[in-house]
Amino acid sequence: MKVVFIQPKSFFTWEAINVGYISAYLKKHIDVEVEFYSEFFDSMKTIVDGCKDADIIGFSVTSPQYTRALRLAKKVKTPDNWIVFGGFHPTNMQSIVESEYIDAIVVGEGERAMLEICQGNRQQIVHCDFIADLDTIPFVDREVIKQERNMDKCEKKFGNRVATLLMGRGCPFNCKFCASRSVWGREIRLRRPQSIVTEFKKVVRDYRVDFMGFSDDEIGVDRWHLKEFCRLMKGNETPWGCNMVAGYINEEVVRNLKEAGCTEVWMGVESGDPAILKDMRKPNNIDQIKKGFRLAKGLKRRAYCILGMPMEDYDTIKRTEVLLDEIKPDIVGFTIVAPYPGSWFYDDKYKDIDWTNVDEYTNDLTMTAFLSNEQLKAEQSRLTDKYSETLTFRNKE
Ligand code: B12
Ligand code: SF4
Repeated sequence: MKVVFIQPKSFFTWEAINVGYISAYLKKHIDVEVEFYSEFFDSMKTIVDGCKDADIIGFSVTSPQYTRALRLAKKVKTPDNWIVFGGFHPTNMQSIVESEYIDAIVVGEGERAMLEICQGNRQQIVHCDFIADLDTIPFVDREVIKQERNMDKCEKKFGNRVATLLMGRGCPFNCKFCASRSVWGREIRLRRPQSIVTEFKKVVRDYRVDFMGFSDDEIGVDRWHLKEFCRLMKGNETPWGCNMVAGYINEEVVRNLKEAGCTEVWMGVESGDPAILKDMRKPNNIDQIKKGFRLAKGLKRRAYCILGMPMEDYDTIKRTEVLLDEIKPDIVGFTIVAPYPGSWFYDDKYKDIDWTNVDEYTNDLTMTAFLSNEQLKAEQSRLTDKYSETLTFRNKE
């Protein structure tokens, strides 16, 4: 049996670890040939040719990738193959399965569901229980996803070789703008620390990595797990970074991170306005953010900020600036809330829109009770000018 996975293009690329996980899981359980194409690298002709003898074609789809995914599906659909859409968009917009070019969608975690499909499940909507023990999933199949291409591109563009890794899946929090829970639920499942360390070292060796970014939503929620991981990583010389909730940072955590080779922590500051933080259900208050940034000094501290919550006005944005001027992040990014399917801001009025250009950084949809979409964009632009020295690369584009 031949399975082809496709990564449709969106704003910028990253290695498709989702496909790498599913591929590794399939190969562990069945005899299967797996191929992968990415619209970031492969031409339409290469993709269409590569799909010709495929039995199953799986598309990995976030909302901004959906229109292109459908366009590709139209090109490769035949009566003999089975087209499967998986990822955040199909999970949250299940009605897409009615399209004549989509045979089935996978809701939520993909490994078990894709295995069932390869074993003959022909339901239109496939949804399996979570895999309780993540260590039963082999390491990401980086050969199939042609990781080397991503590394080369990154090296050419930024001068360093960055790869990503996952410690676990799921986040216990419930921030309104975030869609994570729709696929992963709110219970955290974590891999064994030793297994993460082994994969870390293997990826560094295989791909000459000089920075590892953890894609986990938030690490450090389970204190024991992070402590044990850091203990096993002591003496590691490859720098790495991860998302952390500011309120979970204390002196001991920072010491452990530094000893384990961590050089960056990325924290969701979001807003300097206490009422907005509360409204977005952020698991931090202003004091915790200030303390987290103060304690994490010596690590590169990135602050994610979000503009455009419903009660945002010029004063609340001013408060965000005041906070930033006090905590002095080393890197800062300003996104505008995007009403992605799976987040609290999604509304049925967006049912038929084209998500192609709905970027986390900017979109034409969001406005607040006091600020129009144009005013929000103007504020974003003012802030990116003001903090131009420390901006994330996406804000610079
Ligand atoms: C790290 C991250 C990034 C990284 C790297 C992403 C990557 N590895 O591809 C970067 C910074 C590059 C990024 C970019 C973007 N991201 Co992002 N990202 C994340 C984050 C935090 C983790 C993603 C991850 O690696 N998860 C681990 C892998 C294993 O999970 P997965 O991709 O979801 O795959 C599983 C299932 O979804 C499913 N599945 C996925 N594909 C397929 C395909 C088939 C055939 C099947 C059967 C199943 C299946 O099975 C997989 C394994 O179980 C998530 C939030 C989250 N907690 O998931 C947001 C998230 C996925 N991102 C999001 C978005 C919107 C984007 C961008 C479009 C943002 C932008 N405007 O640029 C881009 C586009 C990404 C792209 N690939 O084109 C949204 C998606 C919302 C939505 N409704 O679509 C999320 C949920 C964040 C949010 N705003 O809530 N992202
Ligand atoms: S934004 Fe971060 S803390 Fe909030 S729910 Fe999403 S992943 Fe969890």
